[in-house]
Amino acid sequence: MNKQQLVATIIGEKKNPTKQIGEAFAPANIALCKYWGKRNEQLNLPVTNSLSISLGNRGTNTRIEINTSGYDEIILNGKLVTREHKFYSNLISFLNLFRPDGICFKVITDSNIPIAAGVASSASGFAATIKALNDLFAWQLSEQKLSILARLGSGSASRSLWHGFVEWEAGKDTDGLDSFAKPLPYVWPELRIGLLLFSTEQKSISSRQAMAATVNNCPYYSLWPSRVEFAITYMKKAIIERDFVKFGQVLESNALEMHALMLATTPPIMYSNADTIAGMQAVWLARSNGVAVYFTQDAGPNLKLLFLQKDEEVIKKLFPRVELVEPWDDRCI
Ligand code: 2P0
Repeated sequence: MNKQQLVATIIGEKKNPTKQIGEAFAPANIALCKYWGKRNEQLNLPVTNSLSISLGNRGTNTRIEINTSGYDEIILNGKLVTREHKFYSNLISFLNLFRPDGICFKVITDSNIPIAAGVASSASGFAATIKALNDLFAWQLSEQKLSILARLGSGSASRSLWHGFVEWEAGKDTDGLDSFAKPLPYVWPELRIGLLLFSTEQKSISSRQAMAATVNNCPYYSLWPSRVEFAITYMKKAIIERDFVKFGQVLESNALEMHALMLATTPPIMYSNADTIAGMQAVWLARSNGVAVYFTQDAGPNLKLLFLQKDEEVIKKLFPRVELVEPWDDRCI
């Protein structure tokens, strides 16, 4: 099964839209137990499950209009994106999967998170796009089906259909129809996220390339699936028990293990810079002084801090540049 066949299985025959505009918002998400490695690169099928938390009102709003001018246009954060830009080709390739003959789009997309700095902007971007298409074409698909379609844009986008804690099930089928995310029925209103953004520059190696390199050229990758399985089980237990120390330990270890695999890959991959290392050391110092704060890191140098509401003021003092995110809002289940 290829992408186009999978899309046809889900949406059926491509039909022209009955309205002119579709619009939707999707939150960014941060993986607490990471997705790192694919069993099928074409369909973005992961080796393992992953578990994330969404970033409340931080994410992407996308409006898709039928463009009568005869060409596609993409406007990102108020600026026209040129055809040479990777953002343009990535989004157009995704839209082509759903485009009926002769239809052109104008896409107006606004993101309030840094693009391609390892803060999951592609996740909310593709999730918002598929929701906006669902609106435009009136497919009326379930969120589960939208999660499968969002995954074809970017794996982590499968988790951005919901607020709160989300688990993406790796699935086993070769067609990818059983690989989708689902919201977890747990809330933890006191949980807070702090973004420590050191760089909003494009990353030197895409997560897609880095993931493939790790799978193929890291001698320890075979250990990863069982480590993630253990981390997810342990984390769910910590969430249910509201045991923040257990929760923090597992999320930090999981991130460090992922980056350790990358360091042990030939040639090595390192997303950290000097600020990242200083940030990690500051977190460990804070912990040794009794502040319960833990970090995670994705495919970029930035850190995301996890802590509880009661420590908000002390975190602001210790990390003056931190951007606080309240993951919960009334859209959480
Ligand atoms: C995650 N990351 O679970 C992991 C952890 C980065 C580090 O998913 O190739 O953009 O499009 O499926 O989803 C980033 O990779 O990769 C990512 P593709 P994606 O959030």
